[in-house]
Order: sequence, then C-alpha cells, then structure tokens
Amino acid sequence: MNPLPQFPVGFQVGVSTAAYQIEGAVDEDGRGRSIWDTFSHTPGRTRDGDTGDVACDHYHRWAEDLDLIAHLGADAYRFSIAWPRVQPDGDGTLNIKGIDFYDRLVDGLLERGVEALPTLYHWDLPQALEDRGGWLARDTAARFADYAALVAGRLGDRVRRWITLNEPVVHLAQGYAFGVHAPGHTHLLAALPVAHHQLLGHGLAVRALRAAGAGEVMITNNLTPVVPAGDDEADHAAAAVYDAFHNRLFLDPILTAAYPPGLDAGVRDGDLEIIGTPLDGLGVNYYFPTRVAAPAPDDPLPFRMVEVEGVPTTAFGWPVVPDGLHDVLTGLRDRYGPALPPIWVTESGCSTHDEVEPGGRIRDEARIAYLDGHLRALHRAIAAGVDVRGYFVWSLLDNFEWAEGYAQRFGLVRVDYDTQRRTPKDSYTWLRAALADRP
Ligand code: IFM
Repeated sequence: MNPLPQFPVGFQVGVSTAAYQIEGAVDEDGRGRSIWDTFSHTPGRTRDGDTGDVACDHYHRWAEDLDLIAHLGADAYRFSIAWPRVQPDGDGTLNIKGIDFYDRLVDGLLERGVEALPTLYHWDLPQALEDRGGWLARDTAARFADYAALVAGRLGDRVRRWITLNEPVVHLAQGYAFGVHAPGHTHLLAALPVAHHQLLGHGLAVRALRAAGAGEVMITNNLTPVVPAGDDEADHAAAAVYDAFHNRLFLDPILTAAYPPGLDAGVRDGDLEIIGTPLDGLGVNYYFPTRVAAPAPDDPLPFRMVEVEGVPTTAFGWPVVPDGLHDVLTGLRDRYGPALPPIWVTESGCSTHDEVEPGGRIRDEARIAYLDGHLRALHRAIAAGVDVRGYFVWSLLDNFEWAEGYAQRFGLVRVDYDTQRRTPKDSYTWLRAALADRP
C-alpha cells in the first residue's frame, strides 16, 4: 500500500469510544440506571439479548486500554462520560466515585501524552430523566447544561476541548422515532421536539462550559451525502427533504440560527440565539452516503431510503464510499461558508468479519483499506480548501454496537468477550506505522 499523503502540521489522529459501549460496571460506585440499561434488558430489543453490563470491562481495564492508545501513537482519545455514572438521577450533586473514574482517565491520558477529548452525551440518558419525559421534555435541556457545568468544574483544569452531544440525529431517529434504540419510542414525526430539546441542551451546555472556563467546545453530528435515486423531480425533492432531516436539522440552527422549514417543533423566543452560540469546532461522523427515492403512497415518511449499488459493503452491510467523506466536507464548506468552524472527523470506521488465526493474528485488510481510503478522501478535501483538523477512528476496541449487541466488530483491537483479552489487529499495526512515519 502506498504511504499516506502528508497532512498539515498539527493534524490530529485519534481513536473514539463511548461509555455504554465499553465500560461495563453498570452497578458499581453508585452509577444510576440509564435508558440503555432498561432497553438492553428488555427482551427482544438487542441481538441475542446482549447488554452493556460488562461490555469491554473498560471501567476496570482502563489503564491497559490507555496503554494501547499511547502505543498506537494517537494524538487524542475521544471518549464519552456516562451521565448516570456522575449524576445517577440526572440532577443533583456529583457522584464523587463516578467522576473519580473520569478523573483517573484524564490523568492517565495526560501522563501518556494523549489529549483527552470527552463527549458529554453519547445516548445514555439517566433513566430517571426518561421517566420525566426524556428529550421530549424541555427540562432535560436544562438538566444537561447543569450536568455539563458540574463535570467541567471537576475536569476543566485538564480538559481543554469538549464535545456536547454525539449524533443527535441518530438519537432522535433510532431512539424516539423508530424505536430501535433506547428509549424505544416509535413517535415517527411526532418525535421532532427531541431535536430541538437536544439542540437547546447543547446551546445551554456550550454557555455553561465556557462559564466554567472551557477552552473549546464543539458538537458531533452524523452527516451523510444524500443522493437522489433517480433523475425525476420527485426523487430530488425527497432527497432534499431527507437532507433537511438528517444533515440540516442539527446544523442550520447552530450555524445560521434558523431551522429548515417546518422542522422547528417546540421552539420558543430566544432559543435560537442560545443554540447559535458560536462553536470552536464541528465534529463530523461519516459512515456512508444515503440514496433516497420518492415515497410510495402509503409510506409514513416523506422519503424512502434505497440501496447504494455497485460498491463494496462492510460486515454490517454498509456501503463503503470514501468519496462520500470528501463530499460531506466540501459540501459543508459550500453550504455554510465562513460560518463553518474548523472540522474534526470524530468517527470513521467499519465493522469487519475478523478471523483469529491459530497464532492469534487478525488480518483485517478490509479495515486497512477503509481507513486508507477515507484518510485519502479527507486529504483531498483539505487540498480543496476545507479546514479539517483531525481524524478519529471508530473504534479503539470491538464493543457493544447498540441493537446489534456484540455481533459487529469495529475495533482496531479485538476483544475476546469471554476472557477480555485485547489483541491488536493488523489495522492497529498499520495505523501505528503510518503515525510513526509522520515528519
Ligand atoms: O457505534 C456507533 C457509535 O456509537 C456512534 N456512531 C456510529 C457507530 C457505529 O454504528
């Protein structure tokens, strides 16, 4: 494989994880219950009934995992803080034992020369807040800002940059519209206030974090280039609607202080000003493009997703289209112009069918090709003038892939869930060599 192109000085390469997907220890040190505990313990909700009860046991094995990150040569580690671990019921004072865990984690990263980049919310809402309406309730936004302030008060002397929310569109769609993620609601279009309340929570949290001395704040969105399935006007119109729901819904209010038409459910006077509080960066998670056709007459939604044809797919069946990352990045620049802050690709990766050879080696060539292709696409976007400052691989470890349980393996490092043994795959070795090769 050819060496990777040279990235600008200071370009960060890191790895990403999320609390519920790796930590386990769900009943330890005063952690409260989250909506994912409830959901995964409800029969029929996850593949094989898998739960995050143990996951990668990272709560106990964090030092070993940080050693893996340091040995890789990563510049930064994006992890998430479990809200119910530090504020068990979603309000009130900090659970000291819970926040101590993240305190150790941050110190451990800094000792190893790795930047700590925490995400405050990666879908694990305290169940107590869901019982009061979850993100359908406006008050959850205020609770989120209080939680952000408490965490920054404790970690802000060592954490310079923060991410508020992870992929609010996925949380809205999968969790509240279609019910395939926690909390499992099937409200379809009636779920829309969840978008506004998450965004309001984000805006309030940005202000709370800055008041607590945060250096830089960003949000991470899942973005996809939307491709009309055909040439006719109806397909193009449906693609524009999908683009508004998936991409613009969580960007326009932040960057232009306006919602796409018709998507402003629950907005009150003054909200857009809070949501539009300027950011220092935008996190972009890219996995695949979306092909959209006009809906059939009895479809409940104003668009229909159709297969992207003629490209390789991951173990999950997701289309592999590195150019889509280039298109997302240049598309953001074209759409938002000077309002667009610097970008960090905060997730990019794939699940693979890994086989462990008798000697223990895992030749995950498909992941190497995936990462190589996406890094080259990102480099082309930089060459085209887009200000992209970093790339984070999803994920450091194989982990709990939500409704798919442990069936999809996204890690640079394999986890044997029977023994919790970690084995770096060939992709880890490849990335390590690429990082060591930087000037
Ligand atoms: O595992 C998820 C992650 O939690 C959010 N972004 C997409 C990943 C792969 O599905």
